[in-house]
Amino acid sequence: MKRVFSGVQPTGDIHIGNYLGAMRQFVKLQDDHECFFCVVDLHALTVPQDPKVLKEKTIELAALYLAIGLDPKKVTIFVQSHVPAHAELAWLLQCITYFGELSRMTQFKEKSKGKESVSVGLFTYPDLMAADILLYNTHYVPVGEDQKQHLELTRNIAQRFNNRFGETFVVPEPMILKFGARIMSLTDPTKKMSKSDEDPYNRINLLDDPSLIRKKIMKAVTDSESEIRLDWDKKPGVSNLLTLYSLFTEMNVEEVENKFKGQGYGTLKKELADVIIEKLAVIQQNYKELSRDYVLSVLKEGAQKAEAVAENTLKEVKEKMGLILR
Ligand code: AQP
Repeated sequence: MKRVFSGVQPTGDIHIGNYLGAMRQFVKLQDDHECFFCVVDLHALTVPQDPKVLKEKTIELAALYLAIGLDPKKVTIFVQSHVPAHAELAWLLQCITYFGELSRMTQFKEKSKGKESVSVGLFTYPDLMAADILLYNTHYVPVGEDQKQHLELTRNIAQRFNNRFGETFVVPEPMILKFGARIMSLTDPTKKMSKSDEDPYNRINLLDDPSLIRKKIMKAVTDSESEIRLDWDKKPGVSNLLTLYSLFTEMNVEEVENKFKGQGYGTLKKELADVIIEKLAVIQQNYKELSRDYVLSVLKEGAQKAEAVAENTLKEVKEKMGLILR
């Protein structure tokens, strides 16, 4: 069975961009792949976090993994910091990554822009991500489009390691949706929907209540025309809403365009809000039914399973790089 690895950061509130771009694919892959899904708490530390909030968000995200339909009997769900091999391999990979390569990462450039002090961790983040993936000899990595460049670097690092030290890592393939890999902000549809945007109306969170979801959709930016059609250049706001409708209903975009032909933006928004509220209600109900103890027990078992695989890879890497084993 082919292996799958992906992670989500326990920062802020998980939104429908995270869900449609990445997490929903996790559920679809769990039946015919060997899957590892991680709450990447070490990545979260690359920017300042309130320690108490980070702990809560870590458990919340693990619970959301379960609430969206991941089955811990089929997949391994764990917290990154529970498996020390991630941080260890990240160091080893940093030693074969070039400063220039990391300097070219657009996410680093965006996240460090205008900041007075930026952590070294934010700079070396892609090496930790490469370690996450390579430890599990991952074949496929389901992620949103914003992670494409990091995945490309992971592939380069894996190939470099294999060339220098002998065949070790599987070179992973990104799994990026052709449609819906970049959900845009509701308030500025030229930017991606994001947890860290200061305006909470830019996103719809998986745990938002129905009245807030409706408010956010009704306030979403559109344009001064009235035609409902997909046109990312001229009508990014409407295109984003159409995309969301299409993804949540699993209708194709032409069908959605036909459905709303001749109708106003108000109708599209109202029906989209109905659909999102209905789909998220299932996740929210599942989430409510999960006890904290159960979530913690899933994470404990997950860490044990993940560690067994990760330690094996790490041992091989250390030996190949010339470190002696205990
Ligand atoms: N807008 C998006 N559309 C589609 N996919 C998205 N992802 C994120 N935003 C969108 C995908 O969600 C997964 C988890 O993301 P993450 O938590 O690792 O961090 P991120 O990419 O940095 O997500 P955010 O929400 O945008 O956080 P901030 O604001 O902190 O930058 C990834 O697979 C990601 O591609």
